[in-house]
Amino acid sequence: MMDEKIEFFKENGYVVLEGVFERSQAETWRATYDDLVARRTLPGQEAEKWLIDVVEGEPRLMLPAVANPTLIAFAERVMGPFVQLDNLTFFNFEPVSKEDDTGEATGWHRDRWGGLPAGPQYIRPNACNAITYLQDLTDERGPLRLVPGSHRAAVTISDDRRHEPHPDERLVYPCVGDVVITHCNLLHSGTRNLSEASRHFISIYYNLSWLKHRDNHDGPNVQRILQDARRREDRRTQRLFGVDNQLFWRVNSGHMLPDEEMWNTWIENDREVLKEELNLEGGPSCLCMGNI
Ligand SMILES: O=C(O)CCC(=O)C(=O)O
Repeated sequence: MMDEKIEFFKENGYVVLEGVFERSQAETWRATYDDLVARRTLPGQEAEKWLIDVVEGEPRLMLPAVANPTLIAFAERVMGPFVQLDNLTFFNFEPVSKEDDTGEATGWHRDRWGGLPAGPQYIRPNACNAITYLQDLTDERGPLRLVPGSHRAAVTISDDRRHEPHPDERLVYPCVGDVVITHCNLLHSGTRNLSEASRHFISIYYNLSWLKHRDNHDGPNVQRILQDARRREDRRTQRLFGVDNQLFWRVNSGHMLPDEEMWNTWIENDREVLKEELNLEGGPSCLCMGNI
């Protein structure tokens, strides 16, 4: 099953993983959003609605999102065991009215660390976006728009058309708990929210562990997570927060075997040295190190 998902991702540049998170978990996240915004806004200042550094600010709440074993196992299959948290973004796309001249698409783009593809060959992503919506997406609430295959094709859109539907687009309607994983070179856009309700989304953005990361992993909470991961010899969690003690020999391994073959061996090595699983108390799938 997961092999099919990987093949679909390589071919199309995205995949939907169904039911990764419990609905109750998504509801807990949704219910805390306004409070998180309020707590980060100083008196007299405009509310900061794009929440970043949320794992540091709310480790119990957000560690189950970024360290979800299914997501990391998937990311390792397509990026190799080099998966780091670039950042987690939490945002609510407020409803707009049809009369607003904003255009149907919220803005076509490729993601951070991506680039315009040079040719049709699939290449390993520098980063993957794992997006989960905290309400089921509908036409009213605004589906995710994607141009399948645009991670392998130099499809471009001029600035004046970035808010228009694209002739080759596919609309995706994930349910609460589903996660859409996109290749950083995939062209995609949100859709304006014409419903009367909110459209919360969480983007868990993973990049290669030799790149810089946008979230700050130096704060006391993430450092505590790292300390615990070191004690348990949990390389995967250490890597997630910027510490990859296997990096230099793995990226200089001689490259005599197909990448994925090497990656599988290293993933297995990481599993062998692990002394104790990461405890994501209260989170989904928390008691096992996912493997797909
Ligand atoms: O609003 C959406 O559905 C898309 C979000 C998006 O484009 C992104 O996370 O890069």
